[in-house]
Amino acid sequence: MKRKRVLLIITSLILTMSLVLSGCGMKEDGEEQLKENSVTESTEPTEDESAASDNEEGTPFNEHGTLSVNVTDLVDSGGNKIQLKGMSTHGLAWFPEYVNKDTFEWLRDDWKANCIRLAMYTDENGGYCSGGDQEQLKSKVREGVDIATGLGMYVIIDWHVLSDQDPNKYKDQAKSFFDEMSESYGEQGNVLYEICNEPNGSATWESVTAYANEVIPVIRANDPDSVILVGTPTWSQDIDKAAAAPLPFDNVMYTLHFYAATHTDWLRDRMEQCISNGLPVFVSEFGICDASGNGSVDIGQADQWKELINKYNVSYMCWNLSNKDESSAVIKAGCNELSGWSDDELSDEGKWVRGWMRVDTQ
Ligand code: DCB
Repeated sequence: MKRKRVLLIITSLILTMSLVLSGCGMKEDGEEQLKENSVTESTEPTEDESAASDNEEGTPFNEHGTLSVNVTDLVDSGGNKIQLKGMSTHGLAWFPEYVNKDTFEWLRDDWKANCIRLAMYTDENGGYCSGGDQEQLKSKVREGVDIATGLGMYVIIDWHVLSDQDPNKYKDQAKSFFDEMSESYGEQGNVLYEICNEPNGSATWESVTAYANEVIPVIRANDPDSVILVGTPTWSQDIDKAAAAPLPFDNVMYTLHFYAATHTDWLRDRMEQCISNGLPVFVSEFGICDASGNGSVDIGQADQWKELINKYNVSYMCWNLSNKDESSAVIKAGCNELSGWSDDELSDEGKWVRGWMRVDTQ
């Protein structure tokens, strides 16, 4: 961890000196770089460039630095508890337009989000392992990481297992994907890896463990200390199974997903019990409608989730950043704006979650 900060400082100093010599302002250069990245999509910034933009003053990453897991808490580089909060994209193949600087910046500044989750489906139509254009999908992920990095936000790379059910189905592809990603971002402290969104159906905690025991070492070889999120069976509801047999790695958190109109007291009780028993839990996806991602929202249940999540300082990422005609989309169908949304342009879930993030700012 220390090495990363020293590296950041040295690279920033070198960059500042060369910019001063060339008579150019650092911020302008950073912005220019970002514009270039979003146009060319697949351009990967060099370490110097990403390090320089990481350090932009006052941003979440600048304030908190590299994260780690301390028993049940996510903590920042100073050892203080931190709650990541923000939006998950919808499938990157289907709603790529929301991966852009204006959107992330608006979420950071207006919604007070400090994190973005990049959801890349693996087995649905256009998924990474089911006919999607892998190079294009990877460059979308890289674009998202680079934009978040430029804005000093944390970013989660999500291998969005869903209809594949058991993550072992595409284990080899997951290993090479995470090898590539962690090789690129191993030196950056703002990147988290989510190795399987929601195991379900035939997947058991034993099969997820077998998968994690192969994928995590691949990431660790490139990135020894990043935070890694691991999904649990039954669409990331069975955290109790993980609590009974946690993985043998540091800086791992187990994901709990909820949809407030479907998952109520029993899942909250489970979360509270697992945390009390020492399990680090991360809510990497939730909605306040039903488990289909649609149907009516349940504000009463959502408020109870919010209270519990804040009580334990659990990180939370809301599903989903799109204008799809469904109640989990935070932007209303028909609104094509990519930032600057007014209340009228947000769905009920959008208004509610923005309110949550803004009130509990850190
Ligand atoms: C999860 C998935 C996520 C899914 C949402 C809402 O699935 F991680 O991918 O998102 O929760 O169901 C939905 C989108 C739709 C899209 C559909 C298929 O909102 O626009 O068409 O994915 O790609 C869950 C979560 C919980 C449960 C079931 C599912 N559950 N599920 O508790 O039964 O079957 O998708």
